[in-house]
This record gives sequence, C-alpha cells and structure tokens, in this order.
Amino acid sequence: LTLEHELSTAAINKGFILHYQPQVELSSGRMVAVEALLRWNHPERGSIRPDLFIPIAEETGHILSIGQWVLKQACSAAKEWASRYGETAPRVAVNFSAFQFRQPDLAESVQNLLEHLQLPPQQLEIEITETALMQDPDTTQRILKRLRDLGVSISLDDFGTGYSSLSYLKRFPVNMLKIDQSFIRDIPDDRDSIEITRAIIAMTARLNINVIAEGVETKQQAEFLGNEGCNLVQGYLFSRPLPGDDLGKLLATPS
Ligand code: G
Ligand code: G
Ligand code: G
Ligand code: MN
Ligand code: NA
Repeated sequence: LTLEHELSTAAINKGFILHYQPQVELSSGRMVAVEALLRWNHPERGSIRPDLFIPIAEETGHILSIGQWVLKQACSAAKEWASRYGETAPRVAVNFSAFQFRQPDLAESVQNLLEHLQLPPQQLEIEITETALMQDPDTTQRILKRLRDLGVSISLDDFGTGYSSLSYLKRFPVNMLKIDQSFIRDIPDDRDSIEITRAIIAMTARLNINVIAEGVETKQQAEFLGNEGCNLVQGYLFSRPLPGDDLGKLLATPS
C-alpha cells in the first residue's frame, strides 16, 4: 500500500492522533492556549511527522477530510476543558493548510461545528502561514473576515520566514503573529535574530496585535522575550507537545 492511499483511511482507522503543546503567559505562568499538532501512528512505519505527510495530503486532496477531522478533535477537546475549567480553560490553536481555504464554505462549516459542540468561538484560534495567505488572497481574506466576525482568532504562523509582504497585516484580519522558531533558536548568539525579534515585537505593539514566540528552549530566551514585551511563549522549555491524556493531567495539576 502506498502512503497516499493509506492517508485516506488513517483518521478512520485511528491512525491519527493530536498532540497538544502549551502556550504559556510569562507574567502569570498560566497555560492560556495549546496548539494542536497532528501525528500519524502508522502500523508499520511508526510515528510519521506531519512535515512528511501533510504535503502528500495536500497533493491528493486528503487534506480536506484530515483538516475536518483535526478541527473536530481539537474543538471537542477544547469543549471538554471548557466544561471542566471554565474561564481558565486553555484555548485551542489549529493549523490550517492553504488548501482548506479553497472551500468557500469553510467559515460556515467552522461555525456549524462550534454551534454543534457549544464551544464559544473565543476558545478557537486558527493558524495559517503567510505563504498560505497568498495562494488565493481574495477568497482567503473573505473567509478569515467571517471567522474573525464569529469571534475566532487568527494567528500568522512561522512569521518572518514566508514569502510575504507586510501589507498583508493591513489587509487580513490578523490577531496574533507567531515569531518563527528559527529566530528564537539563535537567541542570544545571533545579533540579527535578536534585532528581528525585537522589531517584530515592537511592530505588534504599535499595530495592537498579539505576539507569541515559538521554539523557546532556554530560560535565557524566555527572559529576553519577557523583557522585550513578548508575554506569550511556546516551546520545549515549558512543554513538548503532549498526548491529550497527558495534557489533561497537566491541567489537573495545580501549577
Ligand atoms: O509543570 P510543567 O513544567 O510541566 O508545566 C508546563 C507548563 O504548563 C508550565 O509553564 C505551567 O505554567 C503550565 N501549567 C502547569 N500546570 C498548569 C495548570 O494546572 N494550569 C495551567 N493553566 N497551566 C499549567
Ligand atoms: O511538531 P510538528 O512536527 O508537529 O509540526 C510540523 C509541521 O506540521 C508544522 O509546520 C505544523 O504547522 C504542521 N502541522 C501540524 N499539525 C497540523 C495540522 O493539523 N494541519 C496542518 N495543515 N498542518 C499541521
Ligand atoms: O505549526 P508550526 O510550524 O509552528 O509547528 C511547530 C513545530 O515546532 C512542531 O513541529 C513542534 O513540534 C515544534 N516545536 C515546538 N516547540 C519546539 C521547541 O522548543 N524546539 C524545537 N526545535 N521545535 C519545537
Ligand atoms: Mn503552528
Ligand atoms: Na510555526
């Protein structure tokens, strides 16, 4: 069997699983959100990383059903946390592929799911890359505006690495920039990474957009980010992506 063919049935056969990585507020230490990250536990090949199968899923069109499955799983988990922890429950951030924005009714299907689950839209964030925004800017802009009007948050993922223009910040309804981990990784050794990170943080403050740093692995990096005014962080320093059960246990443990 080819990977292509197996992709079509992986979700149904329970080959897919979501892991969740905490996004932590530095000032309070609270886990304010989690990013859902897809894993494929293949019966023979073991765990396959999304970098490998998402591009195949995009080429074959399977990304649409996979994307629906991911969204439903992630929102169901968020609903469970919201029921259990109320106001302090973490939001859930879901990665969307550019191909999903070719469905003109994407915003309506998200709305239907949220209503079906009775999950407040404020508990959902959608992550999309700069490069994805450019694929079909008009349709994407329209869909993002509808999602944003619903109360869903929009994050620009891998910010600073894509083929992008800053004018997109003006055009698209973006709530948050995620500073790409390639910049954070080289802090404090690389002067350019420090200055680019500073510039992104300063820009978000001026534009009144939220900012989060990805790939934070050291205390020194967290301290730098806090001092620069980036209060949200995600990375191995705080937690690796965790299976749902382990995330649940972490939430149940007083910090
Ligand atoms: O304990 P540990 O270092 O694995 O925690 C990882 C991160 O998750 C920490 O930054 C911590 O602030 C956060 N965290 C741990 N327990 C809780 C909790 O019960 N509620 C919330 N909201 N965050 C938690
Ligand atoms: O841990 P990590 O290997 O999960 O993620 C690798 C890449 O796969 C990241 O760029 C991430 O955005 C992407 N990715 C992870 N989960 C999903 C998903 O559910 N949908 C999409 N489209 N991309 C995902
Ligand atoms: O969606 P995105 O492209 O941002 O995917 C995040 C990727 O970064 C995932 O593959 C995730 O497992 C990985 N990741 C999360 N935290 C860290 C970290 O602290 N260090 C490194 N090297 N990778 C991380
Ligand atoms: Mn992401
Ligand atoms: Na990213």
